[in-house]
Amino acid sequence: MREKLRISVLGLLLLSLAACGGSAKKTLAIGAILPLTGPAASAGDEAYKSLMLAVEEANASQRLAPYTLEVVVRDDVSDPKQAVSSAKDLASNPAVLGVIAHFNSGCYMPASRVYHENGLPAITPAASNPSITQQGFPEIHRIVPTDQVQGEAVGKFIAKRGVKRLAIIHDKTQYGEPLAGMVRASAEQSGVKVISYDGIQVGDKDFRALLTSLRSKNPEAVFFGGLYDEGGLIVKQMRELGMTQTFHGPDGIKGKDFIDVAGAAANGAYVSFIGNNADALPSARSLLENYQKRFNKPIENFGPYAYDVAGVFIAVLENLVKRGETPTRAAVLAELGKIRYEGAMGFAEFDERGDNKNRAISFYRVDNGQFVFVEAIGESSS
Ligand code: ABU
Repeated sequence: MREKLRISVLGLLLLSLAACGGSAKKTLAIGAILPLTGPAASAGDEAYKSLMLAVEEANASQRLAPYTLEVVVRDDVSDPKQAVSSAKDLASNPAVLGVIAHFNSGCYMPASRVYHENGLPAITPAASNPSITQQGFPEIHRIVPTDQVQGEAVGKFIAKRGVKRLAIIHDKTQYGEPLAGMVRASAEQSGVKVISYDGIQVGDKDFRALLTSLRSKNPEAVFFGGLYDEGGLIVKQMRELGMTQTFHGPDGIKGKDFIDVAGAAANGAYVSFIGNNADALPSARSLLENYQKRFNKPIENFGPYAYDVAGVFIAVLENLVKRGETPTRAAVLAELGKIRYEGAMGFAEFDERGDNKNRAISFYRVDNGQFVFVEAIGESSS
């Protein structure tokens, strides 16, 4: 927390100097709108710290000389209204040339229109609802695979494990519900019978009534489409009710928050992640080591993708600066359409919708409170 504050204060100080004209140095700015407080604060904080590492490295190497890169940061609190208001705030700042935008699909979806209307290029390091990039907004990009890719992979993975009767629960959000629907379609196509399909409310704490009803239907596995807290409580309460079925969850529960809430009940859970297994990638090694050294904790989920999104923007700006072009939002957008970036998590190259052509899905199993890699499906590198 102290480290987060130190970075934030430094960022604000730099911005104040720039805004007041108190610095003679030439600066370029990108924005970052992430959940720094609220239910996804751990993931947002990791993403923010990681992207700041990329910016610090770029400034130290003077890749953008004569410019220094600055980050204008806002907290969307995982709240769509706050996301839109932060998006409008950054869009109205002409110095901001691109935005590292949102963890939650429910935030990126409404904010995407703001970026589109203001010609402001945006890339999410995490939000995975496929519809976001299907709106035809050229400004909107995503570095992680969509939940179409994840849902298909999870359905097949569950079938491959021999599950014949699956119960599905989702959190009724723009993330959990469509993802659950894609898992259902894929599982059914693979011969799994989906015996129930239920929605819960984000913020609820007691799922025993639903789980008791599911228990009587005798599923062999339960998939939950949603985030850390509800996922952790559901698997914990399943075990308290004597339910021994395997619990499956998506990228939205891959983090220490899930383990902290579930406790020992997390063990044995299968969890997917939209992207590569960072621990196995030589290209991610220095980031993982630097992050651990700097913040005294390991990277858990979307930090490497936030680092790579910052890296994409830095590479784009570097190309423009080296060609002697004025870095504008339009120039950044045009360059994003052409770039193939080799990052910590493999390559990034955007298709006509703004989705990354690199579409790996990784699977983990929780053993002794740790996410242990099981297998990966799909493209993982160039
Ligand atoms: N996919 C990561 C987090 C959740 C979301 O997309 O809303």
